[in-house]
Order: sequence, then C-alpha cells, then structure tokens
Amino acid sequence: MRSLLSLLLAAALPLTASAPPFPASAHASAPSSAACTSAEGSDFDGDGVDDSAVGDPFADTVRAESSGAVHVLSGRSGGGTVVTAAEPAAGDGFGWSVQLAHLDDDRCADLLVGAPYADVQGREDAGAVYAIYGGGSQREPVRLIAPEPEADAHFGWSVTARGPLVAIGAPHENDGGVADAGAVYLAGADALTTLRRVSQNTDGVTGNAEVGDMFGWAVELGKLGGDAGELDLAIGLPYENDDGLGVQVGEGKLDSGAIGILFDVAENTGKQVSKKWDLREITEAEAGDRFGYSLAYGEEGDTSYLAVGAPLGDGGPVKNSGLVQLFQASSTAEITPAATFHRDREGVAGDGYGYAVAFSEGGGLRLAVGIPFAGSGRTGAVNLITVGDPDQTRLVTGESAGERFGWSVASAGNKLVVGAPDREGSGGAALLGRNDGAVTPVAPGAGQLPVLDGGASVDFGAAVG
Ligand SMILES: [Ca+2]
Ligand SMILES: [Ca+2]
Ligand SMILES: [Ca+2]
Ligand SMILES: [Ca+2]
Repeated sequence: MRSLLSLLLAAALPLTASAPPFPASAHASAPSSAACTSAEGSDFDGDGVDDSAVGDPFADTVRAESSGAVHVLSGRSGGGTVVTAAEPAAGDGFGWSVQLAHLDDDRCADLLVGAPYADVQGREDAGAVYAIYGGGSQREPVRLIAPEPEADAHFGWSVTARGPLVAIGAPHENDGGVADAGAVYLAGADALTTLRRVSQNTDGVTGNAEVGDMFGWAVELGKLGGDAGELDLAIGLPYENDDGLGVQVGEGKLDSGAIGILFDVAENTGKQVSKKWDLREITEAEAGDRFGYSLAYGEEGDTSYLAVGAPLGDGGPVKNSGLVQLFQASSTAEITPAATFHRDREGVAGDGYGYAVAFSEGGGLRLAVGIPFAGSGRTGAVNLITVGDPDQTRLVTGESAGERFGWSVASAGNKLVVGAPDREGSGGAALLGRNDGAVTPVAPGAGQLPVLDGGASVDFGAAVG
C-alpha cells in the first residue's frame, strides 16, 4: 500500500489513474441454496452462519490493475467468495469501504462496497458504490453514483446501512464552492438510486462548510435521539478546525475534528435537526486530534452507544497517542458524552488508538479499538473493552512488525474481524473468537481462503465490514 501513514496524516490521498468508461454492474458468485435464518446477521452466502467482508482496494484483478476486490469470508467453511466489479477499471479502489447489511427482505445479508477512486462520466475519482445482493440472489447488483458526480469527491469513501437506510460519505466533495468540505448521501435501502445530499450547508445542520473539513469521512446510523423510532445519522469530520465559534478563518485548532448528528434524518427531508460536538466540549481539543476519524454504533438493552475515534488525540497523559470518546443515548435520553477510553501510560505518541472502532453485540456489548501503529515496528494491536465493565479489557497484538494490525475492525456474529493490510505478502486479517478468545489468521491462499483468481492481492484487510 502506498504510504499508509499518509492516510492518517494527509487530508487527501492522491491517486491518479486513467480509466475507461465503467458499466453499471458488478457480479458475485454465491451458493444459490440460501438458508439465511436471521434478518439481522451478516450471512451473505446463505449457509446459516454469519460472514465477514474484507476489502483489498488496490488488488490487481484479472481485468484491471489496482481495481480492487472484496473477499466475503464464510463464517462456516473458512472459505470465501471473491467479489469484484463486472467491469473494473484501473485504480477504482473497489473495497476501500465495505459493509455487510440487509438491503432487501430475503434475510440474507447484502454487501455495500465503496470504490471512491472510480471515474464517473469522465470525472476522475468521483467515486461509486455497489450494492451486491447475497444468498445467491438473482437480483442485479446496483451501482450508485452521486446525482452530480464531481471529480475527486470520493463518493463511497465511507458506507453504512441500518434498517431501511443507507448512508454514503463523499468527504472530498466541494460544498457551496468550498473545496473538500464534504457531503453525505442518503438513500432508502429499497430505493438505492434516489440519493439525498446533506452537508454543512443544509438548512438546520450545525456548523459551516470550510476548506478541508471532510464532512462524511465516517458515517454511522443509529438511535441517538429525537423520535426513538427514527434513525439518526452520525457524521465524522476529522479535519474540522475548532476555533470555538463562527466560521473558521484558518486559525484555531487545525484538524482537531468534530462529529455531527442529524436526528430523524429520514423524516426530516427539508430542514434538519442537528447537534455538533468538538472534543473541546468533552475533554480537551488540540490541533491535529482528528476527532471523528472513525465511528461505530452498538446497542445493549435500551441503551445505544456511539464510539468516536480521535487517533491523534491526547490519550490521558500521553500526547497524540489517541483516544476514543463514547457517547450514549436511550429511547428517552438524547445522545450525551459518556466514557473516554485510551491506553493511559501504556500509550505511545502515534499509536493511532481509535484509528478504527467496532462494537460486537450479544452477551455483553464490547468495543474493539484498532491501534494500527502500536508496538515495536508498528505491528499494531486491538483493545477489547467490555462496555458495561470497562475495567475488563484485553489487548490483542498483531503477528509481525509493520503489518498494521487494527487498521480496520468489524464484528460478524460471535467473531471480530481485524485487518492487517501491510502484513508481508498481500496483507492479512484475523478472526477473533468472542467466546473462546481464539485468534485465527486469514489471508488469501492460506487455509481455505482462495487466492484472487488471475490477479494479485495487495492490501487485503484495508477495510472490513
Ligand atoms: Ca454464511
Ligand atoms: Ca438480502
Ligand atoms: Ca465546518
Ligand atoms: Ca431518532
């Protein structure tokens, strides 16, 4: 992968590629005998066990160099299904973001894949998102693009879906002529191609569009306030500058970051009801914290949680070691800041605590925090925290120097999947058993997982979902 650290430190990742026109389809081969049993799980191949998706956005496919691929790991067999775009173009970045979610009502999980470097209608790196239906569905994949594709917008940088809603980030899209201020698109899972745009210029959204805010760098959906029955949208804008008030003028705390919450976002099609937090209002904000870099949503009983990563925030006594801020809400109480997690004196500047976050539900909610630059030689690690008893924590470290274990995290049934995209060779990942604590390494060509047919894996594990 081209300098991974640059992703953390740079506002935008340049990637240039000349690409042919891109037809509107993708394909997946999955077993046709679907036996999906859960309307909530992540069973994509239809064998009754939850699966996980691993993105390799710079994989060379048989059709185009560096066009990207996604491996859906079968939770039952340990094998996998490779998903690529039907007409991949060089440098698309297919698999930059991935999410298994339910987009139709057949009980099999479906796959959302971001390809934020896809050229669209001649506009370079405008970005696209693919919806691919699981369980051997005969339903054609759907390719989503912004209603007005813009060069370098990177539509599909982030994707999420919950209940009837899908949200897609385009953090490098211009907003009202302001470069890289960012935007988020919303669609109904049953009407994917009808996209609605929201940004800091949308009526009722707290905050102002300034150059390089990156609104939409991360997106999540959940129950965070307003009408308890209506989903709320959480947006990370980690390159927001916090100067306390009004429109920023390039002063204040550069790239300290922020999050925005748009309440009842499907219901409020016009003016939004929203709230915004800078880290200053909770602990302390400093330039470069990147608060809002990662987001995760989870529920336990009547309480819902939003975890927000600030991978260059000051984790306790150690400057720039990173932190995660937990928020909570319930059916009767709007989202409010709760605990702050970090590694205290164990942290090291530049560890990147909070670079990625994920919740795993069932049998006590747990939060997984990726720390991809931790350890000697930047091996990386994941911190597992029991939300109801934060003293119960566990640290799982990667297996080799420089592999960036914890670059991405996601939960799938009773397993956690952790990406290590710089593992020697073609990148890797690990499955962490929730109950037995087992750590099972996975990589293309290892064990049951097939190699990329006719291509080459590059950064397997750059995204998981
Ligand atoms: Ca399965
Ligand atoms: Ca489905
Ligand atoms: Ca702003
Ligand atoms: Ca709500």
